[in-house]
Amino acid sequence: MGYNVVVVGATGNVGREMLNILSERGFPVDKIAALASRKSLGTEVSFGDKTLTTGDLEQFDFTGWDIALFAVGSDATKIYAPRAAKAGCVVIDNSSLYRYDPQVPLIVPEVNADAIIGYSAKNIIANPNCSTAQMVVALKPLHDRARIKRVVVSTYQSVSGAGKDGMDELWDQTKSIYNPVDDVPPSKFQKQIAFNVIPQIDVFLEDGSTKEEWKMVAETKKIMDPSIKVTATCVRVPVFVGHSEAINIEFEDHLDEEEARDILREAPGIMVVDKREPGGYTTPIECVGDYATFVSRIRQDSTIDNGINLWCVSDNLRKGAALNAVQIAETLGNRVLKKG
Ligand code: 2RA
Repeated sequence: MGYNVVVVGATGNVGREMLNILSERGFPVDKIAALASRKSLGTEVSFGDKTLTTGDLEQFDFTGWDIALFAVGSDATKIYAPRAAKAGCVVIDNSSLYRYDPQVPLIVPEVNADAIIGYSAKNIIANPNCSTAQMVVALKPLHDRARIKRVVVSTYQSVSGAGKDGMDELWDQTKSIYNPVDDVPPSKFQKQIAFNVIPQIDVFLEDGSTKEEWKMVAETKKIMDPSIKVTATCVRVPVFVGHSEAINIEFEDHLDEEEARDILREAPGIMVVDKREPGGYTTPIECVGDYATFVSRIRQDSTIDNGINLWCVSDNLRKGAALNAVQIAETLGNRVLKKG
């Protein structure tokens, strides 16, 4: 016996990946529904070798459905997630709406799977922001060994994090550079993204940081440990898929780079590629379509007593969104619903 699963926002970048990953990983599905907003209604999407026609989110009755993976913005989530949850369908939500709600667990299964039990307060589980998800997968095993005091992270985030419109803007703008007749002014992004980098993701906050940077701080504390200090600079780069992060970690206890590398090699969800030779590290293009969080350039930071630097790359549509949501569904199935 399997689960009745709904994917909400099935025509978007993340919704499509959710369907791909449910099928790839053989998630035990009895019945599946793909839902979309009115404007995408009737669009066909793939689920393994099947084709699904998207149904209308506004009209959908969630009664009798076990799990709904939501990949729509906060406005639609606010209306439809409580409706699904009230009908007895557990919501796994990719928007930021519930991430900081103390009654909603924020889960990265490799890091805090035990917290999933808190789902019953609202029948909702939150999926973290992409830049946080990959970082905590790399930090957790090191924290368990040497206690992290402070993290300084700079991100290099791909345009797919801003959805299909972001990918289209990079593509069209890149072409327009060679054919200036078709000028493509910035629209999704604040400045030209082709052949450029932009140190702003999401809106500015009063302290001069951006909401994306704040998310990395708040979510790391909620998922891992409130005592960890995080300072982040989030940057959009002209890469289609795959977020990269340069992470500097300060520990309570000494941890040498060989031990850090060994710990990361054994850790769930991580692939260490660290050869200290030209090309002996992972770049975003190489992580596309993969499940792993890749860690490279592991080295001592000799400017502080207990410091390590590393480079972390992952497919933001997968570990940063759809894969993590499906892993949450698997954890929920194995530990709580136990139907599969
Ligand atoms: C971005 N963090 O990359 C967002 C997507 N969740 O823009």
